[in-house]
Amino acid sequence: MSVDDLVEGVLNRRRRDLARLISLIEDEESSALDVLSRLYKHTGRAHIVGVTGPPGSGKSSLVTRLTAEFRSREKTIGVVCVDPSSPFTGGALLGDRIRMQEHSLDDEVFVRSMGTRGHLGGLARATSDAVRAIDAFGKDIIFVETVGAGQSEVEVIDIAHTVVVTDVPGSGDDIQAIKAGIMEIADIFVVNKKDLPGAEKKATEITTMLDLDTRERTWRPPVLLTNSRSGEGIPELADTILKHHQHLVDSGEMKKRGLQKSKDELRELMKFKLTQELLQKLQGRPEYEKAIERIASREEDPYSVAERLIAEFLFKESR
Ligand SMILES: Nc1nc2c(ncn2[C@@H]2O[C@H](COP(=O)(O)OP(=O)(O)OP(=O)(O)O)[C@@H](O)[C@H]2O)c(=O)[nH]1
Ligand SMILES: [Mg+2]
Repeated sequence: MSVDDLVEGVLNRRRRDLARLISLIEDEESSALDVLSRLYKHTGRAHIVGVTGPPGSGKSSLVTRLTAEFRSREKTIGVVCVDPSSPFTGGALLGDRIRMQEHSLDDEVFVRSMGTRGHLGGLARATSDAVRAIDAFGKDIIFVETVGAGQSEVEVIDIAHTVVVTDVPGSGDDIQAIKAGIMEIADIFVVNKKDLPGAEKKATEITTMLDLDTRERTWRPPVLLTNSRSGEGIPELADTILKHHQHLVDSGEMKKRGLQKSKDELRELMKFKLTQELLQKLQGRPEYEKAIERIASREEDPYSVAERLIAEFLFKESR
């Protein structure tokens, strides 16, 4: 399929073409970049909502409920599930698929799981491109679900305008997990499984933690209680998500973040491109292999070699 056809397919909202494009992104096919570059001016419209939190806290159930809630408000929905911590693509993701199937007959909902294969450019990069493809396709709200545990999840969630952090009653370990960086990125806290004992207590704990945070801010993350089995608290959560979006727009934060993200992205892409180009030129060159040996045997240091190779092969050769 040609780049032209794929661009046209996505813009004409052909689901199969969107799925195809995301597969190309996952496989790191260079044609994906050609398509994305042509789609770029059609993006930036979707509200991207990250949902992160401990395993089993009900992220998928919440997203499924929120999808139904927003569909009833005439919003179209995209969902991307990412599981960077798990080397398996079976279990959890399969379960998510089955649960999301209640929406699969709805043409206005597009669901996609991101596997862990490939991703030289990083899972965050691939996810961001997949979300961008769905944005160009025209979905109003795009959920990105990822297990909250470490750095890579924080990177994945970085593309979200609104970050919902989920937690459940019980185990104090969750607070530990939240403290380890997740807390900082939360725009909305959700204590899910409010039907279980200790939900109110957990909400109070989070509120206390927020009270201790003295950073200056214009948005204090609300703490909401939900039951994603019964649907209790879901309309309020949907309202809060929209309210946060409005806050970003009204406060100018949206524009500011847009500029920062563009800057970061451009830098990342240039870094990637430059590295790729340089390594391509060096590949199989005896000077390159020799330099590596000389560094290993301490005849040369890596700092000077890096500088020399860059000067010789990237700048001199390309002139
Ligand atoms: N009692 C109760 N159970 C819930 C609630 N929400 C979700 N669950 C159950 O919790 C389990 C995990 O829910 P998921 O939605 O798969 O959680 P998740 O955070 O997406 O899980 P991973 O993607 O595997 O990290 C399922 O058995 C749900 O039925 C709730 O509000 N109350
Ligand atoms: Mg899940």
